[in-house]
Amino acid sequence: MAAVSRNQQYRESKMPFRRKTMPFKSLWTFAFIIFTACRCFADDDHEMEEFLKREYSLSKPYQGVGSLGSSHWELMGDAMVTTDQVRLTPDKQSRQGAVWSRIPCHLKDWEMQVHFKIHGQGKKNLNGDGLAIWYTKERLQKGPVFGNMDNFTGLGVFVDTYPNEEKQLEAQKKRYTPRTQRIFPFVLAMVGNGSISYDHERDGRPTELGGCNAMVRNLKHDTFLFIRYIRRRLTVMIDIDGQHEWRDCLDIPGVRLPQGYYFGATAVTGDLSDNHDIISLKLYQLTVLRSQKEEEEEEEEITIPSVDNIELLRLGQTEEGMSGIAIFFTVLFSMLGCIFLIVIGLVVYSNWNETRRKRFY
Ligand SMILES: *[C@@H]1O[C@H](CO)[C@@H](O)[C@H](O)[C@H]1NC(C)=O
Ligand SMILES: *[C@@H]1O[C@H](CO)[C@@H](O)[C@H](O)[C@H]1NC(C)=O
Ligand SMILES: [Ca+2]
Repeated sequence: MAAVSRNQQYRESKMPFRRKTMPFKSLWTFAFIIFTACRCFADDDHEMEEFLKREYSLSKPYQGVGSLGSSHWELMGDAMVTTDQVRLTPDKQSRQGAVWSRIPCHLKDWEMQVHFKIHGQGKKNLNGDGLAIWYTKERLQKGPVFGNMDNFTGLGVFVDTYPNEEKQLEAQKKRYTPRTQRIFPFVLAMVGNGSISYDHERDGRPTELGGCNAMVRNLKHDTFLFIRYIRRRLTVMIDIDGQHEWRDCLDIPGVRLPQGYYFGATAVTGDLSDNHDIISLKLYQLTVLRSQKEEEEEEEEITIPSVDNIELLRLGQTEEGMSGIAIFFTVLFSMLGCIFLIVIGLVVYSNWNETRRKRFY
């Protein structure tokens, strides 16, 4: 049997699945809880069953991983299996490693739970470069995107531990506004269609679908990443505080991913390094009931990965960045305009006063 009920799994692993709830501190908390509750009901609306799929999962004792033919997973580059983890890279310079599933995944709705660990000798921001989780057409390729090829086809979720762009700006004595500045390590999702390049120097900013910061380095407790793809909705959550609570990272509808792609994990080090460890990859099949309408909407087969309204998504992000500046300049110029008019007014008035006085005396 390949399928094990997920609830059973959680009981086994002592890791209850629950969203973050907070004490009643304020009205906002209350609103938050109502909102969360609504979302849960929305989920219940479409009854769901979840099964662990062993053929797409990687867990201890990693039996046969890396050996020819006998395992569902293949190693590449500097990746190494030990009793406790699959180490994608050691804490040494210029390494890259990967582990790739051999079997294409034809599930429509799925959920990937990544148990990972990033740790090393380097001080904060003197470590790199991060790891990536993949669902792509290609597999076992080497390249510049966290050890995988550029112009990949499919989904990449990156845990980027080094702020390349921010460091570069810092050297030029520039910086983003607090609202657009990222704090690293940063988790980011990207969908590639075979001709979209990942901009490493800008930490993928031009092609990001969304992301969040995640202080995942050198922690004593376990750290998890959760990627859910259901009814073309991509959700990424993280559990990194040791509280067994998932925190939302990104949630995007209209993400079109073809079936039959491969799961993988890769990592890379450069001048700076870290141990990048995968402890487990657990892939759950989600059985989702769809309405007739949803069935029809999703009938046409997806052949090239894409994201609906990606331009709007990007536009929204840049506009958000611009609006602060726009408001600032509008206010500034309005004030300058007012001052200018007042000065003109005063000059004209004093001139007029002068001529009037001259006329009187
Ligand atoms: C991939 O996406 C880019 C940017 O969205 C687009 O210009 C290009 O036509 C797409 N390529 C394919 C093969 O769909
Ligand atoms: C990736 O795609 C871009 C634009 O389509 C192209 O300019 C670049 O050479 C490609 N890079 C690789 C490594 O194929
Ligand atoms: Ca980076």
